[in-house]
Amino acid sequence: MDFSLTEEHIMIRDAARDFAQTELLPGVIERDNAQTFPDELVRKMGELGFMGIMVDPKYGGSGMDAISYVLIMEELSKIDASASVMVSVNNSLVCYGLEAFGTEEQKQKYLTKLATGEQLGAFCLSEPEAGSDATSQKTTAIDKGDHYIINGTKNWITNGGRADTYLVIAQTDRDKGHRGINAFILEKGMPGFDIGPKEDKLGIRGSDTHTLQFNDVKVPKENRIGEDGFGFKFAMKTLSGGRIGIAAQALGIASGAYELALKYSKERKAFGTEICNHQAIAFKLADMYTEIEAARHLVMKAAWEKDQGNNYDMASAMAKLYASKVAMEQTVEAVQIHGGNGFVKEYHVERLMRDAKITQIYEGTSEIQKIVISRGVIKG
Ligand code: COS
Repeated sequence: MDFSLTEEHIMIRDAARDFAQTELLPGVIERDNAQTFPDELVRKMGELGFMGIMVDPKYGGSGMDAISYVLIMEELSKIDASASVMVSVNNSLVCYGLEAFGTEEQKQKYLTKLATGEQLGAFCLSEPEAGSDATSQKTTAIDKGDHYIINGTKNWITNGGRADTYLVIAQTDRDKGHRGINAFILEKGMPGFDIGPKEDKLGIRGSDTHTLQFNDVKVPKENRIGEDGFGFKFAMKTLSGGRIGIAAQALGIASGAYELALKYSKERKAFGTEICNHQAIAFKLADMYTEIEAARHLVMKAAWEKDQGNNYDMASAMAKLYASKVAMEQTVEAVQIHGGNGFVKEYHVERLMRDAKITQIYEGTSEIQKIVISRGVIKG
């Protein structure tokens, strides 16, 4: 068993770390306050190859492995989880979905622009009454021969306002249950496709989250992904990889908070010594480090399974379940170690604590991950 990273992995990790420190750190507090994220930074992430990390270079991607993806996600998330969620959605939901299941024409038309960061993608599954219960899609896609007519509402869509390409899951034949669901490629600006106001969120405030509405949107048949009725499985398979990305995001949020807490504890003095010399703080650091290392092993294992071509449904669910719990718990500890300073924005840990919460919710709540894991365990 080899736990070491290759030279290439170390180079990629360092490039992401450098970008996060020099480009993402300045202005991260202001972006969180203003709920913005400049196009310029998205463009730079595209230039570095972060928007199509695992995509084949023949479609404009970087041709890297899932381990590289996880390393990049961790480094970006240590500083700015709003940036990393854009990267995660674009890579593992949109680019992966198109590359694995799209036609050659769809790849040429959409993937080539998404993988370079020239365009941004969004993945639209959740609805007001179908987030976890993903088979209960109320959005309809009625087959009209050479096209579909889409009607419905999607909620909490990352990149919702700024994306160019949207993968939309909708119900074509309700009687067929999950086998009546399809996935479609929609473009911004299609008549009847409306973007609602931006959500005002607890965390990842720089990311762009919207409700989308479809009113008789006409989508050509060639924009359906896969065979008729493949949409639910498309969503499940795609989300399985997405969960590795969110697990890596959670790992980054936790390790970012830990690094800040460790540094602070070596500088801040109380009772005549640096607070890391008090066992109350030292033991917190020990617990944080151990928990984060455990999460890292699960996240890396899930990425490794994907790189080996093995089934990674359970591995990604376990990685996300555990890493998001660690992110939530350890960011709270990081705030505690910072004391009063932890409660003010300048010290960054309060933002990381707010950002951590979403990792237990999106791309399948922790409760959904337990369904996936328990079913896998029982099935054997
Ligand atoms: N890969 C391929 N196929 C899968 C799959 C996977 N990972 N998971 C399920 N399927 C298939 C099943 O095999 C089944 O197909 P068959 O009937 O042909 O065998 C079909 O999909 C339906 O699966 P199942 O019966 O397990 O569906 P459930 O309604 O019980 O739902 C969960 C399963 C809860 C796991 C699913 O709805 C889910 O993941 N929900 C959360 C979705 C989510 O992440 N939402 C967040 C929105 S994105 S931010």
